[in-house]
Amino acid sequence: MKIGIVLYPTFGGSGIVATELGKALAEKGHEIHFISYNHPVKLDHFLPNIRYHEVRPFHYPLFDYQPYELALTSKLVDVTRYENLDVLHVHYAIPHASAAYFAKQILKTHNIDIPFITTLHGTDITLVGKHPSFEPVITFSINESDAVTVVSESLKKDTYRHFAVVNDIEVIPNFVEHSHYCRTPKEEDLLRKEAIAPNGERIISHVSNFRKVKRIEDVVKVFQKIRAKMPAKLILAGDGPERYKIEQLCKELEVCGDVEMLGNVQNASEIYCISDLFILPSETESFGLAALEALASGVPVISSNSGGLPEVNLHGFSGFLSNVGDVNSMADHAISILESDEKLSQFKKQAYEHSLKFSLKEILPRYEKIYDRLVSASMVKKEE
Ligand code: GMT
Repeated sequence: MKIGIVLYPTFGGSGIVATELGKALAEKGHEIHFISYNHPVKLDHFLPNIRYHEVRPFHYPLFDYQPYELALTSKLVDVTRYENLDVLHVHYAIPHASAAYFAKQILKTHNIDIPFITTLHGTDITLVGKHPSFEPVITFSINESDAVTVVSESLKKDTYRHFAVVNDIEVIPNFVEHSHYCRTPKEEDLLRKEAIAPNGERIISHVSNFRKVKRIEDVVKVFQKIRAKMPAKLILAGDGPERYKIEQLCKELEVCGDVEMLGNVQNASEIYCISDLFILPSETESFGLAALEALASGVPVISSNSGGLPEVNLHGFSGFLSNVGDVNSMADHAISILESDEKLSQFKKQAYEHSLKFSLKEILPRYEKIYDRLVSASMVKKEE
């Protein structure tokens, strides 16, 4: 099958999920066409069955804002026609779903009827999408999608709650390819671990795009409480608007000496590989891909109980859940896991075990089933 995948090319979770999905589909023999404004960060060049098509908005001095959505729409029309695509799969509603709808209408004038799937990821619904400046377009394009998927039950409820959506929504959780994550550190991992924690301190980590919604200040506060009880180091990976504030907080709480701020990292699995505990205290999180990646590396997770996190992190088994902002409860749970080697290794085992529920081989066929259904339906329409 020839599949066009529209995505954000950045470190955001939706872009990573879309890239990994495309790569896995290509490995199964599908022809994948990634469409975005930049080469996706997690996509190598020269992979079999994979092409990348760049969207370049036209710069003109009259425009205060570049009309990206129109450039994307034109690119979708162009790629669909010239590559003979069978189906489009857009990740993140804004502005991908409405661009796909518009492209579909234009393609009809060329006697092409291409189905499109919209996968909603979270902030396109819970934060940005419901803003009045987007809401009517989002509602319309979700209802006009040939199939709609969301990454958690929680996001499905939020979508129906915030929008007048009448279309069916299927929950397909995010996934991990377990072979990309390490459970047993290799020589080079152990060297890295020794560099960060030379005296065998516990290693706690957090990976995100450093936006307010991630509540990274809670990570630092929880860490301060853990460190008061045992030797520990904190790795903060990622970059974004909160970074400066967090640097300040580390100083105020006098923990800077034990905190490593790495900025954006190409391969977060290297961090999970040497971590003993992962913290994700988000205000809202429709899924929490980073938490799943940590679990797949056998790292227990301390998280908030917001959004889809309870679907990813099993309380008392793969880690613990606390109310948003309850740093005392998060610290107590963290200490209870970290205080003995036996308890830690039990939780590490359980974390990995729980992550198997989200393995790529379980999830991939669910997307393929939707593609098959839509493409068969559009072939029937063509014959009529
Ligand atoms: O908010 C982010 O971290 C980025 C955003 C994205 O679309 O890239 O993440 C959302 O999609 C991820 C992949 O499905 C989910 O794992 C995240 O939970 C979700 N973020 C939020 O809901 C805040």
